[in-house]
Amino acid sequence: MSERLLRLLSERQGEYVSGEAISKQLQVSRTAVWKQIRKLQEKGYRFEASPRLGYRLLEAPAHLEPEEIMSKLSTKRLGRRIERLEAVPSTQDIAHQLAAEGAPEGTLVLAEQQLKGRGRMGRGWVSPRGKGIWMSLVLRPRLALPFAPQLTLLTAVALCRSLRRMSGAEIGIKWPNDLLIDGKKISGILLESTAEEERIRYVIAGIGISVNLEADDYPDELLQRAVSLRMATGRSYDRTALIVEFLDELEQLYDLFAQEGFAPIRSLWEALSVSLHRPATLTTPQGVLTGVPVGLAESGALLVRLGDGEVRAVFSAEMGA
Ligand code: BT5
Repeated sequence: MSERLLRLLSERQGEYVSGEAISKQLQVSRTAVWKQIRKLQEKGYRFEASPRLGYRLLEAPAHLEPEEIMSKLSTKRLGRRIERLEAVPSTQDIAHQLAAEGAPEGTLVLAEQQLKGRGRMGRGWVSPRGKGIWMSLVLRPRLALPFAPQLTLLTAVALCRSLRRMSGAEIGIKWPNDLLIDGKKISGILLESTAEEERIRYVIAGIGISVNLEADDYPDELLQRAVSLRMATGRSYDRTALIVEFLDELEQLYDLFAQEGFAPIRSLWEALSVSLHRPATLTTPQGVLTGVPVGLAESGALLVRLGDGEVRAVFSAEMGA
C-alpha cells in the first residue's frame, strides 16, 4: 500500500491530493492513509499535510527506498522484490544466497556501500556509501551455459542505453563488460552463473555504476582510468531514477532476447561499442592475440580479424588498446 500511495503522490509532482481521493483510489480508510504517511515520514520522505487540501510530497529520502523504486517501475518481473542493505561485503553474495533459496527472477539486492565489492578475476570494485549504484539482480534465463556471455552483452546494452538517455553523455561499451565515457570507466558488469548439467540454474548480474562519486572517492591510481557520471557531466543524479530507467530497459531487452534470440541485441551492441574496428590486444586464457575486433558472433563471442586474415571467435579475454 505504501508503494501505491507513493506512486499516486509522485505522479502529481508536488501537488496536493486530498485524503478522501487517496482513500477512494487505494480503497483504504483515511486513518490507514495517515498511518502510511507517518511510516513514510519515518523513512525520510517529507510531506506537507493540510486538513483542507490533503497531502503533497515534498521530498524523497536521499537513500534508496525499495517502495519508491517499485512505485516507479513499469516492469513485470525485474525489481519486483528488492532487498536494500546499508553496508555489505558484496551484493553478489547476498543475491547468490537468495537465489539458492529460490528467490524469483528479478529479485534485486541493493546496498548503499560495499566493503568488498568485486570485479572480475579477483579485482576490487570501489563502492563508497551513498554515491553509486551497487546492485545484483537474480536472473533465471532458459539458456545453455556457453551462452551466458550473451547476458553480459545484453546487460551492457541496457545499461548504456538507459544511462545515455538519463545523462545525455556519450557512453560507449568496451567489450565485454565496461561502460566508458571518453575512455574512462563509469560502470562495470559482473555476471556469475550457477549451472547444472550445462543448463543455467541462475545468474547473478552484478552492476556497479559510479553515479555521484567525486575525485577524492577514488584511490589515486584509479583516477586515470575511472570517472563518475557526476564528474563527467558536472551534475548529480537521482539514483532511484537511474535504477528505474535501467530495469525498465533491461526487461524490454530481456523479453526481446527471449522471443527473438541474440540477433537484435547484437546489432544494438555493435552500434554502441567502442571496441570495434580498431586494433587491440586480447589476453585470453590461451595466450595473447593482436587483431582488429570486427563484430560479435551469434554466441556473443567477439570476432577478431588476425594479421593473416583469419577471423577468430574470442569468448573470454582482457582487452587492451
Ligand atoms: C567489473 O570488473 O567491471 C565488474 C564490476 C562489478 C561491480 C558490481 S557492484 C555490485 C556487484 N557486487 C559486487 O561485488 N560487484 C558487482 P572488472 O572488469 O574486473 O573491473 C574492475 C576494475 O574496474 C578495477 O580493477 C578498477 O580498475 C576499476 N574500478 C574499480 N572500482 C571502480 C569504480 N567505482 N568505478 C569505475 N571503475 C572502477
